[in-house]
Amino acid sequence: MVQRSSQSNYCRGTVITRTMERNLNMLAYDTFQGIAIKTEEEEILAGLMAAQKYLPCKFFYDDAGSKLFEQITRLEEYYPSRTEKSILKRHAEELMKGAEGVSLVELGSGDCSKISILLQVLPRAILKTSTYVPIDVSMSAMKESRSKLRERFGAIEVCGIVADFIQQIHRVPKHENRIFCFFGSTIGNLDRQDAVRFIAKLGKMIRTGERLLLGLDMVKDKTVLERAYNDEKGITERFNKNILNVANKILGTDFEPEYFRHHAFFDDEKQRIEMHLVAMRNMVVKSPFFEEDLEIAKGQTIHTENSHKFTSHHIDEFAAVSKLSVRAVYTDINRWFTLTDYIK
Ligand code: AVJ
Repeated sequence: MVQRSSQSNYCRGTVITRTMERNLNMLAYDTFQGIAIKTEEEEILAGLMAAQKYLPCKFFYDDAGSKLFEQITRLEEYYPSRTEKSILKRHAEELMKGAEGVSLVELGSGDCSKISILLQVLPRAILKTSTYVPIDVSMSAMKESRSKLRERFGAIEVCGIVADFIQQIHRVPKHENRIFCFFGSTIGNLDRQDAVRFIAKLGKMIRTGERLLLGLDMVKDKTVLERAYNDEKGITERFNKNILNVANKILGTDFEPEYFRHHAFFDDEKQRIEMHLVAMRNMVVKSPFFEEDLEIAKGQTIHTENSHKFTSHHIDEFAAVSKLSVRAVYTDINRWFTLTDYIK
């Protein structure tokens, strides 16, 4: 029989979920380092109680959401994934030169298709000396990608971590000779100030000789940008609405996604795509975590994602705040996407 755990007593055979694990971390860090980590329930509650309602975009990625995102990456309109992959392919040899005994730490590893492009150019003898450390919020994506990688690159050691790397960057193992991979312009989900802070923090962790490969989606024609988040097949719309199913699971709310409309647009001033869910009628939402029912008026929105776009100014700014130097900036013919190779 599988034993159930109580807070003070973890038994063998108990599955420690992310929330439980985080609560343990929270105890440890609150006590010893004074770092506060919010629980998932608290994060969602805070977003729904705010004047402009929001849901943190990491909650897109439950099993269904991770699958929908993988579908997005294959859409004709969604150029970032395939553009970044083409850059990686073209420069894989160069990027992996001297990669013996390296630890590849990937923040937001998803389906691991990008790291595979880099691993592909490594000879077996080098793979044997290397470690791959994927960090992702999605347990299912992590499990699937681990078995895919084992099949294709059996020689490499895989050491995955299921975590929100923004809150839990301190969990990155202190291996020697690391290359931090932060692909997909995921850094664009953070506000400008938070992005700079996060890269500065990374910069402190990175030791002399270690590197950061950072993928950034660049500012470009607004119609190209808006098309990428308003695809014909409506996959992005389904991806956006799925976050309400995730809120329902975690917070026990009774959101009805079909009464919301997908809205994604580029804000020229803030240089970012914003995604919202617009209420199509007045509604009342219940949850055991609410003190009172939540009223949402027709036309009110829940802000679900920011996706900031970048310019060469940001590439330099990240170098300055992290005390890293730019070894190379790779891009595509349209200059739609960049991959910067930073080194300390
Ligand atoms: C994975 C965060 C980079 O912002 O383009 C895709 C997520 N949202 N379509 C992005 C996303 C809607 C994606 N990132």
